[in-house]
Amino acid sequence: MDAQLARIHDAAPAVENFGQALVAGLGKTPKQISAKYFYDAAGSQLFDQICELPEYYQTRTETALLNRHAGEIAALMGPHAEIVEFGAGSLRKVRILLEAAKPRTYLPLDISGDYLRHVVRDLAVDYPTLQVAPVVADFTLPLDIPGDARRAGFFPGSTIGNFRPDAATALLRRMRGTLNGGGLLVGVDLVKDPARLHAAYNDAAGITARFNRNILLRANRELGADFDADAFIHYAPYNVQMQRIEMYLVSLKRQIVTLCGAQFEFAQGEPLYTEDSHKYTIESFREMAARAGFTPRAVWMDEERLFSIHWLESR
Ligand code: AVJ
Repeated sequence: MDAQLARIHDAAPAVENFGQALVAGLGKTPKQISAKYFYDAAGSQLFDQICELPEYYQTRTETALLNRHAGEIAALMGPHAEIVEFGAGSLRKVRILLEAAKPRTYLPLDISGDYLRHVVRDLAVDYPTLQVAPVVADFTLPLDIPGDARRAGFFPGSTIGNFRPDAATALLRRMRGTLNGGGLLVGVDLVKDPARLHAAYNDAAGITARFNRNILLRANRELGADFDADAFIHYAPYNVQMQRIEMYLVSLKRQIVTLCGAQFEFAQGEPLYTEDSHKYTIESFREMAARAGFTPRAVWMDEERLFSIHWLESR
C-alpha cells in the first residue's frame, strides 16, 4: 500500500453499492436511480464536457463569481481555515479558495478513492504547506469526520439541487453538524426562463444525453446488465411548478433487462427517472437554509441572475 493511500481516511462502509441501489430502484414505480451513480470515470469525463458547453452557464458563472469575490469569501472563512468540500469532483473551484484563503487544511470528501489520490498528488506539488486530509465518504449518508476544529464547508456546483427540498434541508442540517460552528459556502442555480434551463439540459451536441445514458452502460460494464442503451432516449423537461429539471431515460421499446440475477421489464415508453435538478430563488434558498439551522449571511450572483453563491453561518 503506498503512502498516499494510507493517508486517506476511509469511511467506505458508508458507501452504497451501485448494484443494490439499481435493483432497488428498478423495483419502484416509477423506475428510478439516484443521480450520484452517474459519476464513474466515463460519467465524470462526460460531466466535465457538460461544464464546457455553451448552453451550460452554471460552471463558468460560478467560477467567475468565486474569482470575483474570493477576497471577501476568504475574509469570512478567516485565517488558517479548515476547508471541507462535500463531493470534491474537480479541483478547479477549490483552488480559487486555496489561493485566496490560504487555509491550513483541506478535507476533500468523495465517494471515489481513486479521485482523492489524484487530489493529494496534485495539491502536494502546488501547495507544499497545505495539509490535505481526504475522506472517502458518501456525504448523503451520516458521517463522522474526526476532529473538532471549526470548519468552512464548501458545496459548489448546485449539487444541492439534486435533492428534494426535504432531503436538501436534512442534508444541510447534517452538514452543519460537521462544521463545528463554522460557515458553509454553497452554490445554487437560480430559477429563470424555462427555455434557458431547457437548453442547458438538452444541449445541441448531445453530451447531456450521453451523460444520462452512461448510467445504463455503467450497469452493463460493472454489473453485467444487458440494457439496450440505444433504445433509451434522453428526456429532460423543466417542471415549472416544481421548479426543477427532471431527467429521464425513456425506453422506446418493450425490453426485459437482466441484472444481478433479477429481471425487469420496461414497457414501450416507460421511463427510468435519473435526476432532479432543483432551482431556487435567493429567498427560497435562504428560507431553506434557515430551516436547516443556518443563518444566511452574504449572497453573490452574476448580473444576469443565473447563479448564486451563499455564505451561511452555523452559529
Ligand atoms: C452536478 C447536479 C449540479 O444538475 O446541473 C448536468 C448535473 N445533469 N447536466 C446539474 C447535470 C445534467 C448537475 N449537478
